[in-house]
Amino acid sequence: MKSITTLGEFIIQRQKDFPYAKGELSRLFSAIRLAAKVVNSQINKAGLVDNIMGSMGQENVQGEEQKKLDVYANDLFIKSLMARNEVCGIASEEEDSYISFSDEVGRSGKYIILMDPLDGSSNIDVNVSIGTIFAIYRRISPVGTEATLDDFLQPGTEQVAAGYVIFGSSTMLVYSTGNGVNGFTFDPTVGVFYLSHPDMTIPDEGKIYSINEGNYSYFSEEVKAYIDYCKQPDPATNRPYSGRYIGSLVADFHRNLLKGGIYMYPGSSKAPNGKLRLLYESNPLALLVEQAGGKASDGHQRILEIVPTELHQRAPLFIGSTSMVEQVERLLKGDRGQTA
Ligand code: AHM
Ligand code: MG
Repeated sequence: MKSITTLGEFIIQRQKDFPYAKGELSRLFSAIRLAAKVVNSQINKAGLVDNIMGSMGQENVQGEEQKKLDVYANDLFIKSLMARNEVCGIASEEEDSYISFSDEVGRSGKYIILMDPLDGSSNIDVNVSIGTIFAIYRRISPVGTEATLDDFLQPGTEQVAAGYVIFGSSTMLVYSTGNGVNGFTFDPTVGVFYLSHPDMTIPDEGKIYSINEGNYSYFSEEVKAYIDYCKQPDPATNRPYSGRYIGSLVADFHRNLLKGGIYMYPGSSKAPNGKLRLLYESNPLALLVEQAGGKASDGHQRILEIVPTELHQRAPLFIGSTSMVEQVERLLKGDRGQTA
């Protein structure tokens, strides 16, 4: 009989990868797992519970309307993480500034978390997949003091762990601590995540390109050239690729991770740095894709090496199968020879 591993068992088995961490990371993951289960149960009720649906009339720091479930997920993840006493600070897409814990227990936490508690939440009302994205770093400020902005402005290369939860046709938690990528599927009947996708790898070549092509006129000539390349027939390179765009980053990323493909949110004349936030959207997914054998770039530079200067900083994102990301990088350098 095939052996079955739960997320809880897996976390304990992998604790030995972090001899310095003495179970701290495991406790953090337990908090994320618990919050994911509770958020999952609320999302599944979204179509039923009228007072969970709709907006609260508030806007977040990016000037976007927040949905009630964003607020709910944000509060729940923060409370759940605080209760484990391992984090000294949290930054979230839904919070204008970072939160640092001033009490003695909070100040003694060694980790900080950056997260997007519910990405793609405009999709909730139409029953489309959404996700939670998180990144975990060791603090750089001294333990025992309050977390500072510098703790949050570390390049993605410093992540000790990152992952996402996808609330889709099934709910999955996918994460990496820098030793490969593993995916766990939630069984709602027993409330347990099971290891369903061990050692995930992304195919080097894919057949899918994902971009909001409605913005075509606003893209640079080089980005347009890559989109045209994706559509140009060439059986040797699987072209034309299939265009697939859910408009929910975690869902688009997850599909391309499994099947091979490229997700793009380039800069444009309307938004020079695109839309996605470096610290809690692009960096965690960049760690995962690299651990799975893929690549993440802003078009010119490795996403993980960008040194952030702001909490809610945006950056263009090209992420997915290595050969596809390398091709778009070549075109962005103006190398049109590859389009022939
Ligand atoms: P959000 O953080 O406000 O939910 O925005 C991020 C989302 C991503 O999930 C998705 O890939 C992208 O925005 C879609 O943007 P657009 O509608 O401009 O294509
Ligand atoms: Mg988001």
